[in-house]
Amino acid sequence: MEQALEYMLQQRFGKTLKSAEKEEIYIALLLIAKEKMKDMKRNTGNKRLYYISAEFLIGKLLSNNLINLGLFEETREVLEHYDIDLTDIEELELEPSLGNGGLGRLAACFLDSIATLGLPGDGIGLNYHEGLFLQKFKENKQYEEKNPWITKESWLTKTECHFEIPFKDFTLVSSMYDMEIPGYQNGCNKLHLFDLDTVDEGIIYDGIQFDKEDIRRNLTLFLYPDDSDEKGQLLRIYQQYFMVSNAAQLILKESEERGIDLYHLYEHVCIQINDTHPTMVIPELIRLLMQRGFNMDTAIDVVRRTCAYTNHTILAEALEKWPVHYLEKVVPHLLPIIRELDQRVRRDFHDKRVYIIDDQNLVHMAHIDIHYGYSVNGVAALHTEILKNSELKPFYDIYPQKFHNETNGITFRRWLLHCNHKLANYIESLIGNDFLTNSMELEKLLEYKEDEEVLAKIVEIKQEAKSQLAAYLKETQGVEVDDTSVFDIQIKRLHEYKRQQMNALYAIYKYKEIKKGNLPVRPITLIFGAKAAPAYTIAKDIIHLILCLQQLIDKDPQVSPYLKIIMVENYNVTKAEKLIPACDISEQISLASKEASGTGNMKFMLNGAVTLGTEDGANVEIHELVGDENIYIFGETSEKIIELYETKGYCAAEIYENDPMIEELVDFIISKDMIRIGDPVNLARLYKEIVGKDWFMTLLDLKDYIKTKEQMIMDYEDEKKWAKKMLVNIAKAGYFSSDRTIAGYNKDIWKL
Ligand code: 26V
Repeated sequence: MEQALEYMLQQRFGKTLKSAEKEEIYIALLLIAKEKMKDMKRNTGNKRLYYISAEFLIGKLLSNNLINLGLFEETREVLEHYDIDLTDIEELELEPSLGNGGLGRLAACFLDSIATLGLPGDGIGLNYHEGLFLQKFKENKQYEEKNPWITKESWLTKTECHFEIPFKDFTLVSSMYDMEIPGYQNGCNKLHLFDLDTVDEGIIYDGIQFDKEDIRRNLTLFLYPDDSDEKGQLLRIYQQYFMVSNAAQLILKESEERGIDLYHLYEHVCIQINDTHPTMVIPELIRLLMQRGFNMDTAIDVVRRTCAYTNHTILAEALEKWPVHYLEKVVPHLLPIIRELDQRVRRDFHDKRVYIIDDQNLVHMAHIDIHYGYSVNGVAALHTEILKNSELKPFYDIYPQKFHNETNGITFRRWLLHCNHKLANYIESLIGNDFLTNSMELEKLLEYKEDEEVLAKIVEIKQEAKSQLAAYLKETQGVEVDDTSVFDIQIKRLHEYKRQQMNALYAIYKYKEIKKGNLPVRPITLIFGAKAAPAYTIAKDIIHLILCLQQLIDKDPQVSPYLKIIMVENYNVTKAEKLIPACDISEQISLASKEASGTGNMKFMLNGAVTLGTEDGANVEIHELVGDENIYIFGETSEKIIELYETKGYCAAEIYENDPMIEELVDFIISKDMIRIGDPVNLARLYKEIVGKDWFMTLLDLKDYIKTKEQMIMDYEDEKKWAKKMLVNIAKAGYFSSDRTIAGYNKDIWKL
């Protein structure tokens, strides 16, 4: 590596390792890694997977790629010799924010695991120039700014591949960019990101505003531009069709190049549809096959045997339904096909609930996937059961054989080896390094459950991570954090169902307790990280509440030595990598039944945090694996919650009015202290929402939550017992490797 670096620096910049700037070293490393990947073996096989997704939240790639290429340690040592820290070099890379949260990060973990398992499978998505917005806090509120990440030298390589994409009034010509996806000690796959050469950042003004109708210049500017109005929704349809038409054309082109008889496409190709955003690939493929001489019946049959769909949410508002007249404005050529698909459903099934086009002329995208794909999967055991027994029950009754569960997972290369190499190294010293490719090996750690030396070492590693995070927060946000306090962390997209507001109500509880003189034995640090969708008013109000509480407590000398709130600005993958190793208490407090899986819960567990959670999503499976002793569960069950929705049996006002403690906590939101700091409009709106509606039942679980969290904080004081919980969590995390998930998809669905 030293020679390669010297050579590259000389070639590109006429410099040596000694004289080069950090920026130049970064570029040299990037170019070396790109060259190595170009020469790598490409994963091949008779059947190829195409994973189509509107999001790939890949994070920074330098360390990840060096790790998977087996060059990381060597590079680190070479640089160390010149007094250069590889972490500082990677700081210079801009993070591509090509995802909102779990769904996009899952797609990135999957690419890593597919390549690592040696399976031939490429990702297909869009090359958003600005990704998701950059979050800024001003006057305790969120503001959005653009978030460019594409630099002259980057992991992207522009290809010669272009397709014509037909819209109603015009045709656009795409360009395809590729990123290499190296497997860990294995072959390489690709991520294909489609773009338009005419897209123009110059049209952005005033934060993230732009002309939503100027498709040629805006198409791939942003991920999920604000879809609160018609123009935004139409733009989303433009984006989706652009993505899937490119995908379908690429798949057919590659298949033809491989000499595949398209009548047998499904024997050689599998298309995984990640949520409903890529659903139009189904009618588009049917259209393209018919252009190639297929009759409708055969085209439908071939496509049905090729496509598989993953559902990632049961939230009604997140299930895509496009008005027919929107589709008519953007892709009129797909409508005859969609109508025919609907007609066939109506002919075969006399049940309105499974129609594709409903009475209000809305096209239910998930229904296309379920009828015209061969597989439907949920992302955690509980989630799949809810799909089968309630949300998608009418479909399960028709097609029981199509349904699968594939519990989510995370790549241990990024979420342990890269983000917490001290812990990874220590684990390796105890049980060897097989756990990096065979994650269940982690269970061997259980042998050390009573070993005081091992337990003490795990605590020591956690403490180092906490001190490092404290230093990072001081440097980046100027905040002082006591690294001997309990670190309680909730990081995820802001959504009412995830209930950050419940955690904020705990903060109010604790604030009041401290004011009364009931001091905690050890200071508590509550850390939040969350972006709210720009048009999601209540989510922004919750951010406002948290930021106001942060300020209130900071300014109160009576409380601040014991309680601290920190909301990290612009939470992203890079920040997650610093926060997760430092966590003591992992907050997974969604309303039971609403969080399809969660994947942060798995990352925390793997890094030795203990979960405080509801019986929701993958928490259920975590609970089963670690046992009651090693997790803190609270709140109503999913069965009860589903019943409460069905019977409209929940009334927040009733709880509020009959419980003085709850009343006191909620009232604090609009107290004089808070109004002095915050915006009365935002605070009052949130107060009203919680008392008047509370759609995600915060007040229902609040008391149990506070009680359980208090218990947890007390238990934390028994260091040895706590360390044992940490160890069991790490040891049992093996099940949540995305290698296991991908092996499951391959066995049940893809059969590559
Ligand atoms: C989308 C939208 C869009 C419109 C506004 C409201 C709303 C609310 C939620 C969503 C979620 C989209 C799907 C998604 O990201 N699901 C997440 O997928 C993860 C990977 O499977 C999973 O771990 C998370 O539990 C799930 O929320």
